[in-house]
Amino acid sequence: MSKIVTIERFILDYQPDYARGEFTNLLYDIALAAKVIAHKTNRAGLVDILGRAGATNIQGEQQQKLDVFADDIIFRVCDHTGRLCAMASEEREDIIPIPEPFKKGSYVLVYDPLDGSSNIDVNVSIGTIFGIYRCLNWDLRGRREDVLQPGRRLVAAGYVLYGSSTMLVYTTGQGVHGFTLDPELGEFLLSHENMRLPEPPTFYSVNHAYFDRWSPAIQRYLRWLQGREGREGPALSSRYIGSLVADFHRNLLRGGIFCYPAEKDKPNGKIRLLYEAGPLAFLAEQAGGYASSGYEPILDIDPTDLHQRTPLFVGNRSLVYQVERFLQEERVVSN
Ligand code: AHM
Ligand code: MG
Repeated sequence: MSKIVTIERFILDYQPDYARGEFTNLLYDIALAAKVIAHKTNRAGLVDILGRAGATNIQGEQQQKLDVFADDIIFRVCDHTGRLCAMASEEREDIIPIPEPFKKGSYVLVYDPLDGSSNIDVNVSIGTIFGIYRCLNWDLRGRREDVLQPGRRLVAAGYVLYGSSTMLVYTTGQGVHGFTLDPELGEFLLSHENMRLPEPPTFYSVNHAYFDRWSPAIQRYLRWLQGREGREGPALSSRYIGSLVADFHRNLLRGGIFCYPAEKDKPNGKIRLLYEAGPLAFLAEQAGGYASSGYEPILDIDPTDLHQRTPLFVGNRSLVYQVERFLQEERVVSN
């Protein structure tokens, strides 16, 4: 019979050597926030019946939009625990300081509270993405510098997928592990231990509507993925949800690549480095894959702006290397 392991038990048993209770409890806080958000998203279809987001409820209070709600929940679960020195959210312009009178801790949390906003109102999977850094300087902790760190310094990263079931997937640098929420028990139970990107890959995910906005190298790469460019192309099938977490998760289970390339008028694409690309890049590497901007590893990019964007190619290593090759060739030719 397979063993039943809660996320709490697993986090405790596999905590990294440097982790004292602070880090372990921080992961557990995120699991708690995920449960609250999952509960709310599961009821999202009832807003038309029970009150629309942005409308006023029976008590005369404004109904919150789901992404604002998720942002607020993560903040309220994490602000007073003494484990964090700062937070940064895709929903907020500046870093989020730890409010007085709470104590500051030694970790930094970056998060995209509810990614895939265009899918929220149409009952399609959405997700939360998070990354954890250590603060740089204990005496001065809580500054922008603590947040603006390259992905290579992440000590943990993960996502929560609100789909046909709710899953929390995370890494602390010791592999990628997935937990499924049992809604009746209210517990995340270990369901996917040591996830690895399978070979050969099956899917590629990209928004084809933007084909004309891509450089010739990216257009060529897409044809290569489809098996129409040279004999070695993998001839993958295509799937695109438009929710990064859901697209990434499917590709993690089936093998594949997610692409959000640069466009003629958007040289950095759309995906945010700190809240989206960085954490997923850490997970991908831990699952045997790789993430690149097309020119360098996502994890090596030094962020200079909290809301900086980057082109993103993430998935099986061989597929990501190939896009780097095509872009490199294009660069050589144009120089
Ligand atoms: P969001 O942060 O506003 O939700 O946007 C991010 C989302 C990703 O989840 C998804 O991969 C991408 O935007 C889809 O963008 P597009 O509709 O341009 O394909
Ligand atoms: Mg987002």
